[in-house]
Amino acid sequence: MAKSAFVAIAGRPSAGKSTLVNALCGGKVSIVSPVPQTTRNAVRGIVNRPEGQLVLLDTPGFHLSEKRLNRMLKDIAVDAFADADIVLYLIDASREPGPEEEALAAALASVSARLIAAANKVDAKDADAGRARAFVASHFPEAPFFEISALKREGLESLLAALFVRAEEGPAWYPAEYYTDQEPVFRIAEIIREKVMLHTREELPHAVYVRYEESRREADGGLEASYDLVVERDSQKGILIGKAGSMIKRIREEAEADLADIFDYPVRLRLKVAVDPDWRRDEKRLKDLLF
Ligand SMILES: Nc1nc2c(ncn2[C@@H]2O[C@H](COP(=O)(O)OP(=O)(O)OP(=O)(O)O)[C@@H](O)[C@H]2O)c(=O)[nH]1
Ligand SMILES: [Mg+2]
Repeated sequence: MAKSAFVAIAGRPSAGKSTLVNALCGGKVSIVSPVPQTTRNAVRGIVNRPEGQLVLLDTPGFHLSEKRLNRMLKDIAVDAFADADIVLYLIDASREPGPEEEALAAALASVSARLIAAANKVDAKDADAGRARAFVASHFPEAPFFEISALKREGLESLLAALFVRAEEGPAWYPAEYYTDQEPVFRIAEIIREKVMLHTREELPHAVYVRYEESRREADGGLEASYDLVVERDSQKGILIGKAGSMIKRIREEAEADLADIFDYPVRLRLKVAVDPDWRRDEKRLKDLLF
């Protein structure tokens, strides 16, 4: 009988959760950038192996902040930990564990019996896997512990084997050829947002959301899809457009190139910049965007 389990990935912002989900699922499930708080939703990736199926839940980074957006992101993560069969706690070996890591460990205390831990980024110059191991051992002495590099795809097979050991017998929830369950409209918006995160600085990456407008099939089977890059203030529009439209063009071209790898039909994007004043303070808007 095959096994199956829901596995929530827990970790601070930038620990490498989305990189790991992509590496394990064998496709681009979740967007990645060096900017903390890149992931804003509980994004599902699917691992299909002869042993069975794991549904991985990528979560927003656990960040201590009283801002409304950050609080809501934290709630999404904590809900995912509570519901999962297994929690995979990812600790960044290249960073010192501080108060935020302590707060995350405290939030994970109630799921310690179903926790597996891994130190990520052991490839990094400043990595200290021993420090990460000691931190995990002090909070979760019973938890299996692995050292991995999600980026270099090292140590992943042993980690995956441990996840399947913990998984119980059960049915697959998705067809074996799926590596994610996301709708195309959302995936496209996320790929566009990734390019915004990669090419903007300071507050702007956090001040943008990507809004689907419309799409239509073209004669050659391609999809023409319109999205708005939504900022908080008029003054932010210019940066996203760039000199003579250079920034929005770059975002579009890089997103289209990624989308060519994901979909088996061409996706042509029409991007505009729009303003939704102070959207990050709008409870209703946040509820629509964060799930
Ligand atoms: N050196 C190294 N860098 C890594 C590794 N895994 C991820 N990174 C880098 O760390 C940064 C953050 O990676 P993400 O996968 O977006 O991290 P995340 O935990 O999903 O971040 P949030 O969504 O913001 O919570 C990116 O620049 C990655 O390339 C790793 O194993 N080694
Ligand atoms: Mg992420």
